[in-house]
Amino acid sequence: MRADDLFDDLPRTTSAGPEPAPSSTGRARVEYRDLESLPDNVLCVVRGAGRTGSTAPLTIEVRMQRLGGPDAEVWYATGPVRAGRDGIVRYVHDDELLIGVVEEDERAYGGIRSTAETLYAAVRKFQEQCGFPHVLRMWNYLDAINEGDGDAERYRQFCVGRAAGLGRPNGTRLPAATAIGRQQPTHQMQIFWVAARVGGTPIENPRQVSAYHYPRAHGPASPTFSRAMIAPDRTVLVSGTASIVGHVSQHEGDAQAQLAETLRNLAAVTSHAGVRRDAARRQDLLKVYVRDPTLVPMIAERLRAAYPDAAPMFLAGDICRRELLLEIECIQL
Ligand code: 3EB
Repeated sequence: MRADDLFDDLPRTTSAGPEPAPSSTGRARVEYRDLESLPDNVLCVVRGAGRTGSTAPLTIEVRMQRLGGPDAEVWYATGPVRAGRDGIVRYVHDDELLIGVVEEDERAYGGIRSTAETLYAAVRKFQEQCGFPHVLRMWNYLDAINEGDGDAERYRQFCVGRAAGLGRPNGTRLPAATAIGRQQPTHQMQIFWVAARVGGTPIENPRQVSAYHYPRAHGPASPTFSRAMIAPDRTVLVSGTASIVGHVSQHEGDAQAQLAETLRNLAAVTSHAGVRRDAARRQDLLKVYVRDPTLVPMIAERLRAAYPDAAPMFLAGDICRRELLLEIECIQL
């Protein structure tokens, strides 16, 4: 079945619901920061290539080159932490959030499609019994994302396997997500996610066709993610966002115009989320994936103007459509 049919019941657009109770601690659960002198309430560290030594209960090595900005994404615990392993899933949790990761060698699972299917089935099975049933946000990192032509392209085959492994019990909300290609071979498919005891609110982008409704031209199975997720504590977790309007890539070959379009998309999805913030407290965490490292200075300069208080993190990575030169994910605190 086409993913279009499978997701027919999902709304085209959604917006923020009523204000929930303020977070228990009143502090941000996540920061992009350097790894020196971390406090002792760290839940999980997600870091780029080349950093070693970590005392976090869970450390996720993303194996993409860092091109500037803070070293790592650091999630903090709000109470006692437990870490464990269940089959191929490593995880850590406190009372509110669970972060899980699977990272497996594709060669042991018979190729990209079946690796995605097996890993997603393992994630789903784990999620059904872990006590944190609501997946808010997922990251998918794989090698050579644009290799292969047409429907054989590895990203499209990844989407086929992901859709098959994930299944979709009625009423499930799709998480926000990122899918990026590494530029050095590792043979590893790495999937990590943040899940909560309480569900969030998925948000779509009024400028874009929902990814789960993309037409057949983009592949045999639609990508299974929402454009953003409002977490229970009102943090807005924005998916990887690129220069796509409707379902069509814009400004092929023009990085500056792709950046401008991407910023319009980020503004559209965050304003559609409708989470009100005290202007003085508002903070955006930006993570930029770039195909070509020489683009970093141009992007950094433009982001300083658009987000004067942000310190963007830059990683070298390939975007899931070969004409796209950059992608930005965002967390609005
Ligand atoms: C897009 O908007 C760009 O397959 O999980 C962004 C975020 C993209 C997540 C995914 C893909 C994914 O279609 C690509």
